[in-house]
Amino acid sequence: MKLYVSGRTPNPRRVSVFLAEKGLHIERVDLDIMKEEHKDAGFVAMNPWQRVPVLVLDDGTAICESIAICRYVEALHPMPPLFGTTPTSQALIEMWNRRLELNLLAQIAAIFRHSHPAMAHLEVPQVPAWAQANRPKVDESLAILDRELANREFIAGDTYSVADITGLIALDFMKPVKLTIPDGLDHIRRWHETLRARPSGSVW
Ligand SMILES: N[C@@H](CCC(=O)N[C@@H](CS)C(=O)NCC(=O)O)C(=O)O
Repeated sequence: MKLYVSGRTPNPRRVSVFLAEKGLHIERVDLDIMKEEHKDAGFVAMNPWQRVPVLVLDDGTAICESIAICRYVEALHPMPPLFGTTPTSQALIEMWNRRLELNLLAQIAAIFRHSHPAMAHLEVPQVPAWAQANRPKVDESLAILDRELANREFIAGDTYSVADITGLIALDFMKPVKLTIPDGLDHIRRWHETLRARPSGSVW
């Protein structure tokens, strides 16, 4: 089994943090996306969308999408459970993971991809106005999340889950994008510090 990643990029990191929480190690193949190593024919055959991470199983099956990879790992190694254990916890974790992906991580990524000169060869066309349009959306999501986190330790309840991993990666991704958590959002700040303080919190 081999995990295709690329340096310090956010989506492969979701899998790395997940594996760290499980205490697992998978052999890694590190591609340099800046040199477009993920655009060679062999990799494109595994993922026509040309994105990392990809987990390649021993029989050649390629599992793309970070959450699909995490689900596969969870099925093989259920402990500790990071996708929930009851119908309600499973649904809430799925809900929060999707909300964090669609309403926070995607917006931060859009700002980065559509404004950073180094991304121009990967994000075609690069639309700076789309980067600008996403800035207020990040603040809106952070304000909502801050209110939610007022009453619980983790985003989907009282236990750590894959949704927290998506949150950690999104919040850490704000730094290279030069975004900061607005003043007054103390619950988000506390949550971020809690996630970073875990042994998995500094893993790449
Ligand atoms: N939804 C995908 C997103 C994967 C993704 O966007 N990966 C980035 C690195 S964080 C990538 O491979 N970028 C290469 C490119 O933009 O060409 C997942 O969760 O795995």
